[in-house]
Amino acid sequence: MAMKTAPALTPERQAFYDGLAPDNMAPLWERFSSLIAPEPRSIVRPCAWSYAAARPKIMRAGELITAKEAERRVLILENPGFKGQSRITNTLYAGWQLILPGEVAPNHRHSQSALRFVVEGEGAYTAVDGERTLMREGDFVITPAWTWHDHGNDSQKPMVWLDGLDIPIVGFFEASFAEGHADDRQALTRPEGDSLARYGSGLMPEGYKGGKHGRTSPVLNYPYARTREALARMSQAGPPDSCHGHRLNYVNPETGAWAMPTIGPSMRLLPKGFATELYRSTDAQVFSAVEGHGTVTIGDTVLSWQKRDVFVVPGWIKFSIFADAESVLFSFSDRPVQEALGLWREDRGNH
Ligand code: 1HN
Repeated sequence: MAMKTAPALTPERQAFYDGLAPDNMAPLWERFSSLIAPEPRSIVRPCAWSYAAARPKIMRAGELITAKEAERRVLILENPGFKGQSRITNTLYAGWQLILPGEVAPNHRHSQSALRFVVEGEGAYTAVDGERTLMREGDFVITPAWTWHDHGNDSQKPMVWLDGLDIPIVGFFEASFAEGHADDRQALTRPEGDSLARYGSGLMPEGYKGGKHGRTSPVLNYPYARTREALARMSQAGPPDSCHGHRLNYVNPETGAWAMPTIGPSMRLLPKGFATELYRSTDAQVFSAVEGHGTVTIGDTVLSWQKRDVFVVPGWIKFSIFADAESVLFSFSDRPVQEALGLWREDRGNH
C-alpha cells in the first residue's frame, strides 16, 4: 500500500511551520514522503562517454598542463544529474587520467580508495606501498585508502586509465584526510609482481595474518590476461547467466569478499548477439567496455557503446545490455557498502 500524502496546508499550520524554522525545527509530516521514498528514484542519469570523441580533449589536456603541475591530470566524468559535483553516480567519482611518456604524477595519499582500469597504453606504472606495477589495457589496479601512491610513464606511448574513487562516500562522512610527500617517487621495497605472486595465486604466505590493507585486497594488479583467460574458460564450460552473461567479480583473496570495501568491481563477457535479461539492482553501475560493441537499454533510453567507452546505469531501473560482437565489460559500483549496510537489493525481472 502507498504511504500517506502530505496533510492539507492551512494558513494556521503554515504560520506554525514558519515559526518553527528560526528554532531549527520542522514538522516531519510535511516531509515524510520525500524523506522515505517507497522505492528508489535515482537522480543518476543514464549517460555514455565516447572515448573516441573524448580522446582529442584528453590529449589537449596533455599539451596544456603536466601531470606534475596538475597533481593528477584527469578529465572528470560527471553525471548530468550531478552537475558541478564531480560524481559519476551518487556515491562514486570517475575520470580519465592521462600520463605521458616521461611524466610523473607525484606521491601522495588520502582516505579515499581508488581503482584504476587501464583503457589505452602499455608500460606506464603505478607504485603503491613500496611496489610498482607496469600496467596494460584491461588491468584492474587498486590503491587502498591511505596508501602512498605515485604514477609514472617510462614507456614511449601515452597511457590513459579510468579512475574510480569513493570520494562522495568519504565526503558524506566528512572523513577526508590527504597529504603530499617531499619526494615525487616513493621508495620501492618489493619487486614488481610481488603481491600477485604472494596473495593472488591461490596461495598465501605462511604466517600471514591478513589485513595488510584492512579489508582491501593485498593484490595490487589483477592483470587482464588472467581475467580474460578465466572468462574464456568459463564461457566454454557453460551457458551465460541470463542477466549477467559470464560474470566474475574481483575479490579479496584473504576473505572472498569484494576486492575493495567501498567499490565492487566486476568483469563480464557477453557472447556475440547476446542480450541480457531485464535486471535492476539498487547500486548504480559504471561500465567501461574492454572489447566489442553494442547497446544498453536503460528504461526508455538506448545508448551505444564500443571498446573504451564508459556508460552509467542508475540504480533500480531495468536495463539490458546487447552485444553486437563478443564483448567484455568492466564495471564497478558501491554494492559492497550497500551490502554491508543490508541495503542492497536486486530484481531479476522475472518475479
Ligand atoms: C587521485 O589521487 C588520483 O592518485 C586520481 O591517481 C584521481 C581524484 C580526486 C582526488 C584524488 C590518483 C583523484 C585523486
